[in-house]
Amino acid sequence: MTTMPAPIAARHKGFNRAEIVDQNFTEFVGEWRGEVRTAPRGDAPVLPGSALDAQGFRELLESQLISRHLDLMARVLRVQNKVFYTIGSSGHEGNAMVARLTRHTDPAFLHYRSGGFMAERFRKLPGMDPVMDSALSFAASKDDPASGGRHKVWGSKPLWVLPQTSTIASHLPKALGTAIAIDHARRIGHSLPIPDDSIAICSFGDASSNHATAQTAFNAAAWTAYQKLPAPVLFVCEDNGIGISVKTPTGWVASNFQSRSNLDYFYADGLDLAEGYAQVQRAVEHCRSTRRPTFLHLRTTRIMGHAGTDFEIEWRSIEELVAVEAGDPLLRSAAIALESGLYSKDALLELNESIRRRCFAAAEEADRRPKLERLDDVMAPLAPYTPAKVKAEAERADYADARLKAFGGADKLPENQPPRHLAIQIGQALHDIMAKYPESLLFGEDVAQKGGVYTVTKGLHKAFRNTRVFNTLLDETIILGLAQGYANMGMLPIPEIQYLAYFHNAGDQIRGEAASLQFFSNDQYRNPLVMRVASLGYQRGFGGHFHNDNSIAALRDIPGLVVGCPSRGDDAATMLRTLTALAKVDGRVCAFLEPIALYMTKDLYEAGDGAWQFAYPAPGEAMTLGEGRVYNEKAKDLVVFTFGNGVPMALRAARTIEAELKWKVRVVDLRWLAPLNDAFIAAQAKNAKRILVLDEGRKSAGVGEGVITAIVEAGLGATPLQRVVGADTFTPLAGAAFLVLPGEADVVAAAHKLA
Ligand SMILES: Cc1ncc(C[n+]2csc(CCOP(=O)(O)OP(=O)(O)O)c2C)c(N)n1
Ligand SMILES: [Mg+2]
Repeated sequence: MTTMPAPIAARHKGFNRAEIVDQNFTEFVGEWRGEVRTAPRGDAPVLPGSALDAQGFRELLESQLISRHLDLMARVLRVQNKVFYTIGSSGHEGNAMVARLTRHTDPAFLHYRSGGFMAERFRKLPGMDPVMDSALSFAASKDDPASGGRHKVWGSKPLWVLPQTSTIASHLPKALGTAIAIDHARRIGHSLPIPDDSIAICSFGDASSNHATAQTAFNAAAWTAYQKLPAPVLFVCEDNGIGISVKTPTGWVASNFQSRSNLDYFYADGLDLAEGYAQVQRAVEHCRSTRRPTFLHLRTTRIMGHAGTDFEIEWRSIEELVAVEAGDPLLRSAAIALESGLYSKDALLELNESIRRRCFAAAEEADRRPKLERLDDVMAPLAPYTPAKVKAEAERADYADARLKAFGGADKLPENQPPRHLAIQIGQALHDIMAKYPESLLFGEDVAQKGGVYTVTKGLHKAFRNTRVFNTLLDETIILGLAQGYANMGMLPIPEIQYLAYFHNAGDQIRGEAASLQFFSNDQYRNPLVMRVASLGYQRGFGGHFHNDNSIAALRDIPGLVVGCPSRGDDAATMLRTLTALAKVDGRVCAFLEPIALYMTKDLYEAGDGAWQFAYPAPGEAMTLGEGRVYNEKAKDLVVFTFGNGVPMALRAARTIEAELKWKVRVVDLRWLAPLNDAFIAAQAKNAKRILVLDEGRKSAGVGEGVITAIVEAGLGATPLQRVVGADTFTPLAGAAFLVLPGEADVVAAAHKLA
């Protein structure tokens, strides 16, 4: 490792470390005193014994310099408000080697210090310009090809770089999911959008490697490999020894990962191209040929602080800073360039200056390009919806043979059976969907042979085999990471979360990741999925908060997420068709909340009346997004807005209210909880004499608040209104649960208050 000669470093004690780092390079080159050699041929080793050839070195050096000058440019232009992001890649430029040694069709989920990687990957397709593309992203211009100005992010559709959020480690589960999906595709006869022997690349920092979300991905990767199942993911830990200001204990990354079974460890020196290239190559080749999860520990350093706002000089000693800067990998690259004879001092300095000019020119040009200036433009990619196409897809019924096979004959088709309850009809609807979409996969905890805790998925494993219906390991984060991975590879994932309370365990995989992909990629990437969640309260005999969680607030405020909640089996079937169509047509991320307490409900008014069982809707029928179901549509004396368990409860209460108050009662099942259909709510509220909002969720942040807001905003706030809602508490065990959840008697009492 070449370090700066002390006299030069000692001269640099100023405040602006970016300027000093820049100057270090020119001075290092200018003061180079090594012997001048004859340059090696393009295909000869750049230095004796190196696996990197001279031409490869030239290109990598240029990628490194592009990355560095983008950083330097950002620091200068940030203060002029021409650039809006200064987290840089300086010290990490060696990650360009990973890009060089992989293909542009290997999906990449990148750390924010991936400037070198990106510049190098841009070489893989003709006619692309990493400098201009990056400048547009730095400038938050609408023309930014990665995110359309929504985030400074490494991303590219043609280069298979899926844009990442700023949440560290959150991309590891979906990178693993993508890797697993690559090899899984073959087993279900699905053709991939990339070559069959692709690998998924996933980079992150040393501090991030400790994160729970990272650890669960390593664990799940090893769990997969342990069973001899392929998981060709290349985890690249870019170890710069620090996370913002917290040092990683020396040797920790190696100690933590060197000897994990089924996570194959490789080390590479990312500070030295001549040395590191063969090491990176070994890791990449291992991953591709063995299809095993591979951990590449890439040595890097962090130059110029965490971000432009991190004035390291305020919290680190100058001696330490100077020492870090002396280990700048660009100084090592300069030494290789000069030592090998590939560049003269002047030629290297001119290369450096020409790339500097290119970066500034691109940034000035990017500053003149349009910004996002209208809310509509900002939100356009968030939640696309093409109603006619979705309807056509949801109603498409051209899979008669496949469904005959799935159900086991014409006499077994569910529409030819007597009316059934929710659990059965969800199962039937899932058979239909899996028959309709050969690329669909259903997975989660216990969903396969057992058919889930409530046997809702019973029979699917037998009908569609282990390749399409399978148990995962017990980890919601991985379940949702797998879903995103399968979606990235063009499959239709239907993950199950066993209980709503456990969604919160992994909520960021939907909130921060899946639901944000269309937004941050300007709708270039989509990860359509339909997440089923056993939900809500009122279970008798199996209780406690965690199996009766009644709060869906955390789902409702996820931008772009569609949330549907049926109260009866036929609605479940038509809703599932629409959700899968929304996923297929518009790439939407969907949540399907299954009210557990209604799974087995067969009766409505009296035991044995069978009135909560319905005929199965044959394929061809679907439900429109946002459309509710209205019972007793003409009634005006009282209109009850509700959903889920509230629907049969309101229908029962309505009988009592009609008897006691002589009112005609209308019950409105919202069915769609996000987005709430404000226009539909207003239309139903319009001619109501009185309104009752029955929300089994909690008082604060529940659906009821949204319903009432829609009513008030429609100018109908003068209508007498009562809300019956759950208490702001966790749900207790046994009978006490019914104290906190709204009940039939509460609905009747609220009606009396309105009288
Ligand atoms: C989940 C999460 N927690 C905290 C942060 C804030 N944060 C951003 S970067 C960072 C340090 C990351 O260090 P490391 O993984 O070593 O990457 P490096 O920046 O050193 O390359 C932290 C704490 C975040 N982005 N995400
Ligand atoms: Mg770090």
